[in-house]
Amino acid sequence: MAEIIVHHLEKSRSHRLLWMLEELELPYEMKTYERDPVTIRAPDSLKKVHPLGKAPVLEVDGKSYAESGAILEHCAEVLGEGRFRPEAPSADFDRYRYWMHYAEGSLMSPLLVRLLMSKVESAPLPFFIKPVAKGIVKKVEGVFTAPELEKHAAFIEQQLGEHAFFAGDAFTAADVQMSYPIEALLARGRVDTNQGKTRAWFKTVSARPAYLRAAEKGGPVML
Ligand SMILES: N[C@@H](CCC(=O)N[C@@H](CS)C(=O)NCC(=O)O)C(=O)O
Repeated sequence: MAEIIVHHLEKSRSHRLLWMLEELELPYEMKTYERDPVTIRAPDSLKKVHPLGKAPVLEVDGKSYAESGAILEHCAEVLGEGRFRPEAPSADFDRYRYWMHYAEGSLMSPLLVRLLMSKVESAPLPFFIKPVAKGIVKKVEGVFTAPELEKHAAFIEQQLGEHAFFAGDAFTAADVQMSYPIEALLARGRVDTNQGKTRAWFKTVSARPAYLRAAEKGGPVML
């Protein structure tokens, strides 16, 4: 059996990897890293595992894998021998691959901008800079973040109206991959449109025993 180590950063995307391994019922060791309380960045020690020093990193028999989508695909294909991955070629597999990339490639960008802007807004700045900073935050929010998040939320809602899960009618690793941005979208998206199907999907997947076990071992998911 492969020796698996999860390099886990508290309150981060690495919950998804713990969850995937719990779904696959594979034994693993967990090395936990704490964020800097001021900068919320990962500690430098994570750079010893991967040059970018970001989480998650999966280590299998001494070989390191980074980037959540690639890691989850490796888990489903290789460690899981095809579990939680649709057969290819198929429409389900096309959707699976799309959402695997979309989560980090499209949806995370406006969510990250929203998070960073909220940090700018609450930063301790000299009083004469505050109005300038607030003005920039408002502008970015109005021209980019709010309309982007509104558009993505409506798209996801429409897609979940067509299928119960992201790749089709069965739960796959694409649902695990989509969980982090969706949890962030529901928590800080401030979207006006109906998100009923999205909320129902999240309620279903986050009630899975493997999700709960991962949260118990890794702690809270969101910052
Ligand atoms: N696209 C990468 C993003 C990795 C990433 O940015 N991870 C965050 C945790 S949610 C991190 O390590 N942040 C700490 C830092 O950058 O210092 C992935 O999905 O693996």
